[in-house]
Amino acid sequence: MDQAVIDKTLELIKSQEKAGEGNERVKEIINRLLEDLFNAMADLDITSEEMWIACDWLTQAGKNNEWGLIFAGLGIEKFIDVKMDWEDEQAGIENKTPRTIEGPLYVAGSPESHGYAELETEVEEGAERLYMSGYVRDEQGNPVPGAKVEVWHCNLKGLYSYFDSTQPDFNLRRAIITDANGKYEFKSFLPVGYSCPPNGSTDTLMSLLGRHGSRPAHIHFFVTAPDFRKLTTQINIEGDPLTYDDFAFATRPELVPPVVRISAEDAAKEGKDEAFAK
Ligand code: MBD
Ligand code: FE
Repeated sequence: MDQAVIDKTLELIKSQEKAGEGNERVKEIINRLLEDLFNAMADLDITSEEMWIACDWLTQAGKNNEWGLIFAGLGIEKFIDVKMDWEDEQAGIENKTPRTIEGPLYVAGSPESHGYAELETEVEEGAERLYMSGYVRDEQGNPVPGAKVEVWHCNLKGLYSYFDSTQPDFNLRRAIITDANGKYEFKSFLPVGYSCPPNGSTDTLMSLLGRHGSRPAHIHFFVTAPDFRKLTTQINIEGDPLTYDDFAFATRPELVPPVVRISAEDAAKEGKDEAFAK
């Protein structure tokens, strides 16, 4: 198709923009996205019918509050991560714990505690108890005391508090401040994987792409400390069949730590609960 068609349309749109009014960054982004979109519409001969199907799907996705899921599923969030990794590589920055996506289900303001937290506000029946501990360290391997480790994960139904109104506020969401050795510890349970709402906008799109809309079991982390940049990451629960088939592309081999299973009797004998619940 003739480039003139695209140019003419873009020119019409820009002719209404008043210099010095509005927001320059928004103008730059929207005009560029429109140019790319018109090129795609031209190359792919997108019809009026297809355009209205898209409009209806976009409307429904918003009504369903699924845009965060769609950004994850289309790799839009992943793109930012890949780009940041590349920028770090260029700058010679070596990340000991790799970053991965935040996802759309974070909530700010989790209850804060020092050194140790229990993530369950409401006890999850039939869950496999999980104890996790770790250290926040700087580039030289020195401990970072006073770092804030925010942790969040879903319940055994694959649902996150706040987004699931049946759970208490901040259930499975905590902020732990590292101790003098840079250590944090928490007690929770092994979460399960997440699946997009069945027949929702994301699920429908994934099916049309010959894909699924599920994630392996995982736990999210933000690590922040004064004078350090923020780390956004996750761990995967080893052994989940979807570990390397995540619809949100978040899994990284370095983020699948070994899970050591011990019997309830041995845990009791070792005084796990007491050791953790300081
Ligand atoms: C999740 O739990 C999640 O972490 C992401 C990235 C997308 C959907 C659900
Ligand atoms: Fe998640």
